Amino acid sequence: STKPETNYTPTIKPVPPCPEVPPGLVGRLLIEFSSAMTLERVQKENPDVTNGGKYTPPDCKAKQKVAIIIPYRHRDHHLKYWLHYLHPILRRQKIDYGIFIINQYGEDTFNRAKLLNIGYTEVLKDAEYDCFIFSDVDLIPMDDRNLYHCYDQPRHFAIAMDKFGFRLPYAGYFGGVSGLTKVQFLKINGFPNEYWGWGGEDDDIYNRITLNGMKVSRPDVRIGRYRMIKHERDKHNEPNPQRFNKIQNTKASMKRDGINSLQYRVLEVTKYPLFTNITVEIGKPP
Ligand code: BGN
Repeated sequence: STKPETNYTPTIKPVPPCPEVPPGLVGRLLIEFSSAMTLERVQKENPDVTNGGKYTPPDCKAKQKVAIIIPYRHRDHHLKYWLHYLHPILRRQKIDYGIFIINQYGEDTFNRAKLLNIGYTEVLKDAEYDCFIFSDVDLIPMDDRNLYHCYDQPRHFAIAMDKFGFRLPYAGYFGGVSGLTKVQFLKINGFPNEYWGWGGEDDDIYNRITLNGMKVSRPDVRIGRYRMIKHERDKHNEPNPQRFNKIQNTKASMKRDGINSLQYRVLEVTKYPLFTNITVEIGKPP
């Protein structure tokens, strides 16, 4: 029969859960940093990203709400490429996400892990995030099958970086890009606040994870590939000479130094079209 369908009551389509394996992934990606990049271009290419750098898949309900937290100072060149590559990848991955730049104010010594703790605390004032992905601004995944959500165990994403010959530099490496759920993050008292300058804070986080009976989860080495945007060593982020000692003492220090001892001041929160910028004052080494 060809009875015409007439339905005058508006229907609300139920949104199905997002599939475990998103159907629109493309796999290996070509990543390069030679073409010019502007925020205007990235904005045009990503019209569905809403103010502050938020995105929710329109056609399915994601299991987790993911906050992507980027420790930052003076790297706008890198940020443009990061946004250019990551927004489309995250969209194909059907991630419900927000992008948060945690910008260290002033020129005192950089403190990556403290900025990450601040990111965790601040994004929870914005919305009920379930999963926190901590990413350096110069690391771009080369394969969109490396899914940016959280796992049963703390996740290490950046396992095969170009600068390390696409392998782990050592078995306990946890640097670059990592992700923890709220429960996993609180179990280790967050990250250390006392690593000023370059190095060791990621090893301390790795120690916290294993000392608390968890195991690091990783993607396949063919999928967890990354390109790092080449750069000179940053000013005011010299290698920390105390790092060798400090990573020997995680077991004792993690109880007092972490999310339970975090102190900082927020100076400014600005929502840009492609990300939220949070500028913070974090103090300086004692
Ligand atoms: C390690 C650093 C890490 C860094 C990796 C890769 C230290 C602690 C003393 C051994 N750890 O050696 O922080 O992510 O290299 O560059 O320096």
